[in-house]
Amino acid sequence: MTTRGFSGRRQPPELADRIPPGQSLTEGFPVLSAGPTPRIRPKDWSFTLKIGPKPVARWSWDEFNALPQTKMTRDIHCVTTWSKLDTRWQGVLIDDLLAEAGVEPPTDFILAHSYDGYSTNVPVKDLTGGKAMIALLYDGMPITPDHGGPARLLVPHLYFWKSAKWVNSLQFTERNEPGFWELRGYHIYGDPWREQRYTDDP
Ligand SMILES: Nc1nc2c(c(=O)[nH]1)N[C@H]1C(S)=C(S)[C@@H](COP(=O)(O)O)O[C@H]1N2
Ligand SMILES: [Mo]
Repeated sequence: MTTRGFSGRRQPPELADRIPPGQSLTEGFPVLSAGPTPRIRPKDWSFTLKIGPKPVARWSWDEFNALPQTKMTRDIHCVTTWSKLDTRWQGVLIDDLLAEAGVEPPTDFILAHSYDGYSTNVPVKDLTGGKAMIALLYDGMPITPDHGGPARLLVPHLYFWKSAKWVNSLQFTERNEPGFWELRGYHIYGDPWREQRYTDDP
């Protein structure tokens, strides 16, 4: 008899099914940032889509907010072991962003970049098909600066470090280039259901 999974069994079964191995529920919304929170005024904000080094589309804050927006309610899972259920977001699906830019994915990988110098890599197939968005609202309100406002990437089915806060660019890359945490010992893909926390996890 081991105690592993014990806290999971204290949850009602229908909730336990939604909590990946090694995770526990939180009711709060912890803030996890590698550095200080950047403050970006709407007039200074822009978002760029790049293919390698080449910018192929750019939106100002007003232009970006005029793009079609979608609502998403999803469970999120941080590698520091908290999970939060039914978080509510609204923003621009990556599908809609690519369609607006008239871009067919030219490579299989994307590196997301942020105003704080952060980056994280995600396969294109994990961003398209309604799976991910550039979120502008959390719980019906503008995302607070600590949680990544004005805009953050949301890739809820991967560990939450993939959801880059203060995002300002998506860059198609030829190879699956590791980002900030992926270069510092975290898993290249980060599936919470396979517990892909660290580089050497299968
Ligand atoms: N730009 C940027 N995005 C980031 C981070 C960061 O330090 N900088 N931290 C990541 C990590 S490790 C996690 S768990 C989540 C935390 O998001 P939250 O602070 O909204 O909970 O943001 C991710 N996105
Ligand atoms: Mo994290």
